[in-house]
Parts: sequence; structure tokens; C-alpha cells
Amino acid sequence: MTPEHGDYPELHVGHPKRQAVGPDAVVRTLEATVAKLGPARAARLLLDVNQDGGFDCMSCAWPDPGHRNALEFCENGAKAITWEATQLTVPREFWAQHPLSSLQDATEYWLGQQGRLVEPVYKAAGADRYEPISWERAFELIGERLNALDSPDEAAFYTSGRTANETAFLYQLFVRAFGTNNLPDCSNLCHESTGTALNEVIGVGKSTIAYDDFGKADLVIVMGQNPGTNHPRMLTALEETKRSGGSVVAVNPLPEAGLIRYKNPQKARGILGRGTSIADRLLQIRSGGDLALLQAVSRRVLDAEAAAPGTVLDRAFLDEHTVGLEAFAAHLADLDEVEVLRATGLTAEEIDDLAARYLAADRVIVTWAMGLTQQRQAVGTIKEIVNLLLLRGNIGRPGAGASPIRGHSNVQGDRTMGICERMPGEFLDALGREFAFEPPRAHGLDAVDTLHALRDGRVKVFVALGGNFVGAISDTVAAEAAMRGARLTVQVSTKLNRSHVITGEEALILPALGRTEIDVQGSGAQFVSVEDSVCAVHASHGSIPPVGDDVRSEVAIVAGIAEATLGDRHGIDWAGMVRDYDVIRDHISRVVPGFEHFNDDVRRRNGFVLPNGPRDSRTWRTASGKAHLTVNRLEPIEVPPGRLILQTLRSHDQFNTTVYSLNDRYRGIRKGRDVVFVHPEDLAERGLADGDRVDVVSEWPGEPDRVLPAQRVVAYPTARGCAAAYFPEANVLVPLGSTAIGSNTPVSKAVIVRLERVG
Ligand SMILES: Nc1nc2c(c(=O)[nH]1)N[C@H]1C(S)=C(S)[C@@H](COP(=O)(O)OP(=O)(O)OC[C@H]3O[C@@H](n4cnc5c(=O)[nH]c(N)nc54)[C@H](O)[C@@H]3O)O[C@H]1N2
Ligand SMILES: Nc1nc2c(c(=O)[nH]1)N[C@H]1C(S)=C(S)[C@@H](COP(=O)(O)OP(=O)(O)OC[C@H]3O[C@@H](n4cnc5c(=O)[nH]c(N)nc54)[C@H](O)[C@@H]3O)O[C@H]1N2
Ligand SMILES: [Mo]
Repeated sequence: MTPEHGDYPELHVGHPKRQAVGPDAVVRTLEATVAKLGPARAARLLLDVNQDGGFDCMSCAWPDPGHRNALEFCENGAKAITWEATQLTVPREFWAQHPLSSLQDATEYWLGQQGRLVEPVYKAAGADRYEPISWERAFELIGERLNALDSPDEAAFYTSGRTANETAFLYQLFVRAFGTNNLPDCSNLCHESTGTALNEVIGVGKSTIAYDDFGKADLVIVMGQNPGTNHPRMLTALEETKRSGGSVVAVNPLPEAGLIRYKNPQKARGILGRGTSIADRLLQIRSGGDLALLQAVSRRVLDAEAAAPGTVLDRAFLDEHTVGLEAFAAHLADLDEVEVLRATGLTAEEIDDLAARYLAADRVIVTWAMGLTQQRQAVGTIKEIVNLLLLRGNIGRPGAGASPIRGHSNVQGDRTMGICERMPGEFLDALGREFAFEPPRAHGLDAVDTLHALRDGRVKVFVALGGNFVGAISDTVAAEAAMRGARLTVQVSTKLNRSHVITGEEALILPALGRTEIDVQGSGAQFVSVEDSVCAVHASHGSIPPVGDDVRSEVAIVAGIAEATLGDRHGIDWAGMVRDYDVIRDHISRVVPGFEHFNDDVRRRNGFVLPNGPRDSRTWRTASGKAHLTVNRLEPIEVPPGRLILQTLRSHDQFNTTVYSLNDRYRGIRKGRDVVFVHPEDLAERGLADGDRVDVVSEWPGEPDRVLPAQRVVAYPTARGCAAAYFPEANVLVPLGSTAIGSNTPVSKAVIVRLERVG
């Protein structure tokens, strides 16, 4: 076997690192980029990234500071840019040499290494390989298949969060003009729990802070997030918190390198000195224990108020701006401390300490990512963050707020543009008015429900604007079986991945320009725009020539599909929008609130910031017009004897399902991904040792076991009772039926598993 098939004979396990970034990373980044792209292209790209007039880095949704450095990128951003800007392309012979049946075991790593896709290809029904096809025929074919469906609801249109605002708007317009709200997206697998919770309790599903707030906070609580790998530039913001006297508490089952110590690569101090120690305290929580922790901290805040009435809570704020305090306090009065300690795996002292820090701080920010959102009680947990913040008025003033840190670079913008299976009525009204048609009103399918519908034959055509649906979604075996049942699958992509190999009866791959590339249309070079984690919208201009002559922009591809499918139905001028993206922006300015002067605002240096009621004026678009303190039932994860709670996470050298290398430097892993991280005492209890091989077996009531075979056990300082393995490989273990209450997001961070020794 070769690495192509996911067996890693050279796997090496060393010690985890206690520090992130630093000079080492910068040198590696530059060397690797220059080696892959050549000095001229590398310099062009790295000088343009995240600069005014340049392109937006696609590696995460971390915001840009108002005062940008000359080099505003990070090691992992450079990997993403290099991966996209490679000049290696998939040659035409590739398809002749690789029937689909020969690619079934290929790893994501190997597929991604084949280079950029540069021509449209088609797999006919019954055929075992893709063959080149013209763009016109490809569009026609999609139109024919879509129009042959009994109902528009028999098609689903997925979006991954790299899609820019203009493309996203056009895409949802096409889908709704076609007649369905089946717009599942990667957000369904990501921050859906956040949007669901925040919309309900504060009236907006987004962050309530601005970039500069980090430097003003007295305390930042970083929950369920690994910024050193996934949002490296956030470490600079946390460094600012520390330098202005604030403290940082990390809540995480793992002692992630970036949370412990950070060397800022952009400052001499970072290069020469010891760096900044980031987290003043790390609470190594048991996976899924955050709701209990937050309730226990709020309980301590309420107890402190009871002990010294009038001194702890922000009464004026609570009276004017919130509802629900009494019920919330009554609920927490019954909080069972024994249950809390069991759910969190923490000591009472650790929780007391966090409560004391919260009470001592005037301004508190809580940030979070996938460790919280991909849990069964994710929505309740995020509502508890808001409860805790509201108690002392920590929303809507400087240095304080709730801050989900988004994943994909424009996942937030895609939602703003209408990529959502259940957009609010006002949005649909405005869309219908602008384009003189009646958008469908019935809610569409989210990602998990799309899979159910594919499996049951209710969805027959699946179109994906970017991403890797079968690689990213839970329950790989079920997902792949469902996808194979489709009549037609269409992938608009930059590079090969699993979703090109697992196809419907007929399949198309349409190669798209990436964000680094210059996009010339009828009216000249175009730019697009994106929205970051703190609601700032700015332009992104391509820097380098397109990788091939026959690669089209996503806008042009979406419009091509729309024209071929709808003809002149609704009289929408698709060609005019492709010719000049300003025309799309003008439409957006009349449909999406906050974008009224889009074409002017987006051309300003640093773009513009969208209005945000809670942040700007403490206004709340909720049912009551106030912020809601809510009651959430604590239901600790029940772990049967001998089992562990497994989380699936990212290595340092991957972007979601894209695997850049087989290393995970900060965790000490090299040349392999077939590992499972387990606490040494949990290993000892099972008679296992570091280096053993085990099958990781996931258990779900009433269903056969799911197995990730032959993983090398790594003794690792995770929280007791917890384990970790890499996504996407470990997706095979996540049951399709295991989703978060209220958001339907797969519970990728808490899978009940047992370990079975092999060999
Ligand atoms: N380089 C790089 N950058 C990326 C990505 C990438 O893959 N690579 N992906 C992008 C995307 S789409 C996203 S969504 C983000 C993801 O960013 P993260 O959310 O940081 O990604 P994960 O690797 O899933 O890490 C989850 C973290 O939560 C912790 N955790 C797990 N379970 C729990 C729990 O129960 N409680 C708490 N408190 N913590 C827990 C894990 O130990 C881990 O540190 O990053 C974005 N940026
Ligand atoms: N078990 C488990 N599963 C998870 C997660 C987890 O933590 N654990 N995390 C979830 C999360 S947070 C997310 S966001 C999803 C991610 O789900 P997706 O967004 O569907 O997956 P990606 O791996 O980001 O998609 C990568 C592919 O996008 C295409 N691509 C890249 N750039 C472009 C571009 O500019 N244009 C176009 N058209 N295509 C492009 C390439 O073909 C590439 O192979 O996965 C989720 N799945
Ligand atoms: Mo994500």
C-alpha cells in the first residue's frame, strides 16, 4: 500500500509543542511557498494578501486590523494560497488513466496533490470515467436534467463558504428562481448552532464585537477553539489583550500549542524573545461539558450578587434590555454541583477561579468555534454564553461581547447573501420585488436533511458550489451510498476531492477560478467581496493570471447554469451581471440591509462594517425586542463503561478536507494521519499503550457499529475520558442521526467510541 491509500508506514510520533508560530514557521512558510510557486509569483501573492487592492485570504474568516502590516498573512494562510495558486494542473490524460473505480481508495491528500482542474469533464450514466465536455454542453445538460424533475424540490444546491458575496447572491437567486429553498451549506456543519442560538436570544446570528475590542478586554474566554492552527492571526489579537493588561482563559480538552505560548512572527520581540504566554489558565474540560461550566459560572455570579446585593449584576442594563432573569436565576438555584463536576471533569476550584476572573473583569469577550457548535447541546451552550455575558452587561460596549469565530473565509457573507434553506420572509420579499418573481416560501433542506433526501430518492440532482460534501458531512458510508443514488451530481471546484469520485449516475466537474486569480469579464477586471467574522465587508481582487484558459469564474458558471435552466423565465439578465459585477452589487444594495451603498462602500479602503443592533446600539431584533436570558436543561453526555468521548478535529496541515501534508507539527505527528489521541491513564485502564494499533468503534443505539480501522494510539494529555482523531477520516464514525438539538449540525465533537486492539 502507498500513502495514496491512507496507510502511513513512515508515521512518526514525537512530543507535542508548547508554543505556536515563531521564526521557524515564517521561514518554513516562505521556503515552501517559493519552492512551489517560484519567487516572482510567491512575492506577488504574499505582498497582496489581505492588502487594500489585493485579495482576501481564504484560509479563515479572521478579520483584518485597521492598521495592516506589510505582510498580513500567517503560515496556514500561505499554505492555502500556495495550494490554490499552484501551476500544476490535472492533465487530460488523467481521466483516461484513472477510471473512477481506481480512485475509490485514493486519499484526500493524494487527490488534492493532482493539481488544479482546468477543463469541464462529464461522466455519462454507466461509464466509469470522466471525459472532456464543452462548457455549453455541460450547462445544457444541467438545464435538461433540472427541468426534467417532477418538482424543483428534487434538486439540492450546496455551497461551501469560500464563495464570494456576489456569487452567493447570484446562486441563491438562481435556485429560488428555479423554485426551491434547498440551499444546504457548510454552515449547517459548522456555526449553524451559533446562528440558531444568537438569533433567538439577541436577534442577530453574528459576533457583537469589533476587531479593536480584543485590545480593550479585561478577560477573553476562548472556548472550543484552536486558534494557533485555525485562526493564527487571532493570536496577535490575544497578544494585544495581554499587553493591555487583560487575561485569557482557554477552555479546551486539549492543551493546544497556540493557546499556551505564541511568538508573533511579525515583531522582532516574537522572533527573538520567548514570545507571549497566551492563556493565563487552561481548563481542560471534558468534551461536551461547556454548558455545565457556563451554568456553574453564572450560578457563582448570582451567588455573589446574593451575598452583596446591588454590587455584582448590571441591574440597569438587565432591567432595560433583557427579559428572563428571574426564570434563569430560579433554574440555576437548583443547579446540581455534583452533576456539574461530572459533566465538566473540572474541579470546583477551577470553576471558582473562572468565576472570580469573570467577576473581576469589567469587560469580557467570549469567543468560540467548533468545540462548542458541534455538540448535541450546542445551541443551549451558546445561549448560556449569552446568559453569562448579559448578567454584567457584557454585550454592546467596548471590549465586551459574544464572538463566534467563523471558519470559511466568507461563510458569514454567504448567509447574509441568502445562502440558507430558511431565509426570513423579509429577505424573500425583497428578492421577489427586485426581480419580479415569487420566491418559494417553504423551508428547504439543510445538509443533513439533504443526505436523508438523497438516500430516500427525494433529491435526484445535487449541485455543489465548492466544497466537498461527502468528505465533510458525517457518516461517510451512508453519505457515499446516498450520493451514488443521485441521477446527476455537479461539482464546481478548483481541485479534486472525494466528492468527484463518489458521484451520481451522471456527473460533471466544472473548474472554477480561485480568489487569487484575475477575473476578466466583458467590462474589464472584476473584483468580489467577502464578510469576515466581525461583520466587516471588503473587496478581494485577484492577483495572478488564471491557471488555464478554459477555467471560468464562479459568477460565470452560476449564470451559465441559470441561463441554460431558466431561459428567459423571469426575465433576469444573467449575462449583464456576468459582464459587470457592479450590476450584481446594485441588485444586492436593494435587497440586503446594510448594503445600500454597496458599490461605493466596498471601494473604500478597508471596506465597511455592517450594522449590528446589539453591538452598535443595544437593540435586539428578538420576539420581545429585548435580549433573552434563557433556561437550558443540562444533559451531561452519558458514557457507558469503558467508552470514550471522541472528537474529530483538524491537524495543523489541513484545511477541512484538504490535506496539505501528513504532518501535525504542534501535536508531534509526522508523516501520517492514522492516529487516535488518548489520555495515558485511559490507556492504562484498557491495558493499552502508546504505539498500539486499535480499531476505533463508534456506537449508536439500534445501529451497527461504525469502524475506523487500525489507528495508532498516541498517549496524549487530553482531558480524561476523551479522545481525538482527524476529520475527515474520522467522519466514518459520526452517526448521521447524531445532530445538535435545534440546529441539526452533526455532533462531530462527541462520538461515543470503544477501542479494540488489533494485531
Ligand atoms: N488552517 C486551517 N484553518 C482553518 C480551518 C482548517 O481546517 N485549517 N478550517 C476553518 C473552518 S471551516 C473552521 S469552522 C474553523 C475551525 O476552527 P476550530 O474550531 O479551532 O477547529 P477544530 O480543529 O475543529 O478544533 C476544535 C477545538 O475545540 C476543542 N474541543 C473539542 N471538543 C470540545 C468541547 O467539548 N469543549 C471545548 N471547550 N472544546 C472542545 C478541540 O480540542 C479543538 O481545540 O477553522 C477555519 N480555519
Ligand atoms: N467530522 C467532522 N466533520 C466536519 C467538521 C469537523 O470538525 N469534524 N467540520 C465541518 C466544518 S466546520 C465545515 S466548514 C465543513 C467544510 O465542508 P466543505 O466546505 O464542503 O469542505 P472543504 O474541505 O472546505 O472544501 C474543499 C474543496 O473546495 C473546493 N474549493 C476550494 N476553493 C474553491 C474555490 O475558490 N471555488 C470553488 N468552487 N471551489 C473551491 C476544492 O475543490 C476543495 O477540494 O466540514 C465539516 N465537517
Ligand atoms: Mo467551518
